[in-house]
Amino acid sequence: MSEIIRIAVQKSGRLSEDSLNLIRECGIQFNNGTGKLKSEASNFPAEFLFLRDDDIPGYVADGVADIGIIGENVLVETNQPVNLIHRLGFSRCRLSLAIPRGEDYTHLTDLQGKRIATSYPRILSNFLSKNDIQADIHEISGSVEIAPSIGLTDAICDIVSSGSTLMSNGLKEVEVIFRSEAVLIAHSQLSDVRTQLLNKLIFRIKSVQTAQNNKYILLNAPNDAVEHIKSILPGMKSPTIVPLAEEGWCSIHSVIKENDFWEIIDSLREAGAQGILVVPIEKMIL
Ligand code: PRT
Ligand code: ZN
Repeated sequence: MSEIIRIAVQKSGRLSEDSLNLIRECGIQFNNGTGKLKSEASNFPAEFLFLRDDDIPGYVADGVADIGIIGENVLVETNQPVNLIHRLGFSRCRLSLAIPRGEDYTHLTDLQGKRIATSYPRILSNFLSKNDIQADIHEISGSVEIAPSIGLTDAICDIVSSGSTLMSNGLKEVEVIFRSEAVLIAHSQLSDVRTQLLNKLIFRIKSVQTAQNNKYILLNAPNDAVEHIKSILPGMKSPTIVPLAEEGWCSIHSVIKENDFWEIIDSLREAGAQGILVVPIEKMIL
């Protein structure tokens, strides 16, 4: 049998859906029916392993899986010898220190000698020692946010996304100690064939990510406005300009960053652009 690449993804949780969507957008088809622990891709030499996220760095380090998708927080906390290959931009969150809302807080030194509950003892203790704070770290595996209200600790260090969990537990965020997003990790010594497969996958991921950040824009303009509009559009190369059936008018096509679009929309309209269409791009190869 020819070599395949084994890809570890979270079985079910906050990373699963976006991880699987990204893989599908890369054109890789597979079946992940409920309860499945393994699945082979039908059109790419890959096999998927569906695992708990905390176990993924260890499996990749041991070579049971070749690559995996996990939160950077888990990568740093587990401290396994794997390579961070590419940032994936989803499941963004932060690891923060929080204290009861009614407590005063002015500086990190306020945590000197305090008890802090967390599921991230490594990241927390590195942060505290870098900042010369001695605190008593209580490692707990879940429901960290209730630790102060039951009298276990004075503060917590936990993942925050919207902040609503902190708020509903009477806590306030006082320091962000780490920012995280989903990342692609790999075993440190992949065979040549698997390295080639990984490179193929990275190429596809980058094409999908670039496409997501860009939009295709089409607009109509009178011929005498074309030069001005061209100067406003920050295109990939130079815009495509096609004459319209109506005399004196043309259609201008270009690719712009989604964020730039909102910045330039008013100037485009003032310059005479009409019938502006902005459409998603599926893949983009630069
Ligand atoms: O079962 P398994 O072990 O695989 O999953 P898990 O329960 O350990 O992890 P899961 O699925 O909850 O999270 C997977 C990864 O998603 C994390 O390691 C982070 O990288 C990322 N992520 C992004 C988050 C959040 N956002 C998040 N909000 N992980 C956890 N949370 C939790 C947080 O622990 C807290 O309880 O959500 C709560 C806070 O959310 P807000 O929106 O109320 O602030
Ligand atoms: Zn987990």
